[in-house]
Amino acid sequence: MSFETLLVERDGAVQIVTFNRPKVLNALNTQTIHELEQAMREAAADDTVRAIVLTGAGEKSFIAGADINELAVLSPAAGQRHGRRGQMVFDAIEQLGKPVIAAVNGFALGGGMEVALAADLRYLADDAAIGQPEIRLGVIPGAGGTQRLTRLVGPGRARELVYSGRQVAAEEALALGLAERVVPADEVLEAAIADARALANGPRQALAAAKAAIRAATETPGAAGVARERELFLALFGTSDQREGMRAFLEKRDPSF
Ligand code: CO8
Repeated sequence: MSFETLLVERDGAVQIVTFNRPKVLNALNTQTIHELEQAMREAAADDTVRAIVLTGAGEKSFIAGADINELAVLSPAAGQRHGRRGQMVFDAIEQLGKPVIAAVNGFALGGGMEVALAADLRYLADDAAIGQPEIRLGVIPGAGGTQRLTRLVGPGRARELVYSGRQVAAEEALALGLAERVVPADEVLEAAIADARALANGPRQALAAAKAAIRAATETPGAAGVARERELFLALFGTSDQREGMRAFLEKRDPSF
C-alpha cells in the first residue's frame, strides 16, 4: 500500500519507514497514525521483512510530536480517541515480533519521543534533541511515554524530564539510557540500517523471543517475568534457530539462520 505521510522503502530484509511531513517537522497527524498502523500491520505480516528502521524526512527532525494544529481543536472525546489510537499503534511497534531501530535524526519530541521509546533501540544523531514537552502545553505524554520512559530511566529521572518538559541532547540521552548509540548526524540512518541488516540476518525466532522476554522483564513484576522468560526460552527448543545455532557451534562453523 502507498502512503501520503510515510515513505516505506526496502533495503533487502530491512524495511525503512520515514515520517514524511518535513514542513511541520514530521508532526504526527491522524492520517500519519492511521498509516503507521497499516505499515506496522504489513511489516508484521510480511515474512520477508526481518527488521525495521524508523526515521524522519529532512535533516532537522525525527518527529516534533503530535500535530499541535490538530490537537488544539480536538474535542475532549476526539482527543481521547486520538490518544488511545496513538497508544495502540505505539504498542504495536513494541509488540512487533521483529527488531525496530529508531534513527533519530533531529527533534524527537512529545509523540515523537514516544515513537522512539516504543522502538527496540534508539540511535541518535549527535545533534538530536529528545524530550517530552507536553507539560508546557498543559498535558502529559499520552501515548505510552510516562510508562516506557519510567521503565528505561527510572521514576526519578522520568519525573524530572516530564515535569520540566526539557529537551535532552544526544550525549546526555546516551548517559541516561535513552539512547543506545550516538552517531554523527549524516551517518545515523546508515548506521541504523547497517545494524538492522545484521539483525535481519540473525535467528528470527530467537530474536522475537528475546524481544518478548525483555518486554516481560519490564512489564511484568518479579516471578511472573521470570516465568514468562522460562516459557519463551523453552519454546525455542526444537525450532530451526535453536537446532542450527547449536549444531553450528558444535561443528565449529558460522550458523546459517
Ligand atoms: N505540530 C504542528 N506543527 C509543528 C510542530 C508540531 N508538533 N512542530 C513544528 N511544527 C511546525 C511549526 O509550526 C513550523 O511551521 P511554520 O513554518 O508554518 O511556522 C514548522 O514546523 C517549523 O518549526 P519551527 O519554525 O518552530 O522550527 P524551530 O527550529 O524554530 O523549532 C521545535 C523547532 C523546537 C521542534 C518547535 O517547532 C517546537 O517546539 N515544536 C513543538 C514541539 C512539541 O511541543 N511537541 C509536542 C506536541 S504534543 C504531543 O506530542 C502529545 C502526543 C500525544 C499522543 C499523540 C498520539 C498520536
